[in-house]
Amino acid sequence: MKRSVSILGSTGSIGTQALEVCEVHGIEVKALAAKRNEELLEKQVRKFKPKLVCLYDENAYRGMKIRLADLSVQLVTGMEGLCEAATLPEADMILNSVVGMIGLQPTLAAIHAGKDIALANKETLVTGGELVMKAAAEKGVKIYPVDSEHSAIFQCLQGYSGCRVNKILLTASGGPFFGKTRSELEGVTVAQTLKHPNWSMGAKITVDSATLMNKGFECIEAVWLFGVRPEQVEVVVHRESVIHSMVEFEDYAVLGQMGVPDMKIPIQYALTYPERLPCPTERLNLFDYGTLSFARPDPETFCCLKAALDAIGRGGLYPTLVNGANEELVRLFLEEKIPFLKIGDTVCKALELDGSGEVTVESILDAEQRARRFVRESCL
Ligand code: MN3
Repeated sequence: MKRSVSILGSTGSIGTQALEVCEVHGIEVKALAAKRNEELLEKQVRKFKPKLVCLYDENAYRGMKIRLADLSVQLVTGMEGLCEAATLPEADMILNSVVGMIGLQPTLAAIHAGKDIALANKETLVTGGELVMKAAAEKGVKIYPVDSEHSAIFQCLQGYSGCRVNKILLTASGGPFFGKTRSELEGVTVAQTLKHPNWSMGAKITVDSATLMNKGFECIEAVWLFGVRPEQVEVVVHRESVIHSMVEFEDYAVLGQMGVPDMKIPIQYALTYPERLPCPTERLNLFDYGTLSFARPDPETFCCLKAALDAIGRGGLYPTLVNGANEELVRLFLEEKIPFLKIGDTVCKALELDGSGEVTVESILDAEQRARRFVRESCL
């Protein structure tokens, strides 16, 4: 089966691994989009020969024009360009792996263009879950989760469409600070935070893993993707990251999906669904692990998790407030302007902002800006 894909966020961790999968299985790449990594993007363009390339950042775009002057590829920029890449008629599906709020609009554009979506951009569902799932249902568009946990749940649900799910057991590695108390977290540095035990990922998501904000967002995503209530999602700390998540059905049978912690497996499943093909990764050897462990998370110390669960319970624009505040706080933390614990404390306070009202693209963008402003006013 010949497939073609447009990749948004092609120079990031997910994007580069997706291109590896495309190369192995001969999936054609029709569009590539990146924020500002001109050098890597140029290499990708020369190798995969897409029809359209988007460099989101306008300054980088100007430099890219010179780099690609000898090619006939179409070069675009900004949100308009990103949406053009998301809707390119030549591609069967898109992989949206951009980081942050800028991922929402291209997802919606792709849905309206009738494209199936391999979704790795968390903000799409965290902030716009209501809009996105409704639009996808109306258009008959399929959303394939790329995140390892949601891919695992999706895989466990194959063949069980008529069966009732009791709960989803969403596994969490616990990040580098699992088991630490609040006072032990007081002086942690950016370097310590960026040292994730199992997964190699971008800086933003690695910080989110350390605060458990990432797990909180994944709970919100699970609610939207699988149509469950927030209280049906249970976070299980599983340090080894071998079981990528589980589903408990009505008969109390629990199905889980296992594998080495390598994103290429879920990326490939999203791109080649429903086929299972050899993946360019290692095989799971359970004897290397010996034992697997499970523990409860500590939402009092890691209050980002509590804030996310609170936000999805309230619904509306509350998840957007949490997300917007967190994005700004992580930026400040990475610039070493605020301490680690300030992230969780301020995310919780952002829930005091007004998150009621109708969820539209405009109200989402407005709530995000309000949350960011709140953070700057309370931290700087
Ligand atoms: Mn994950």
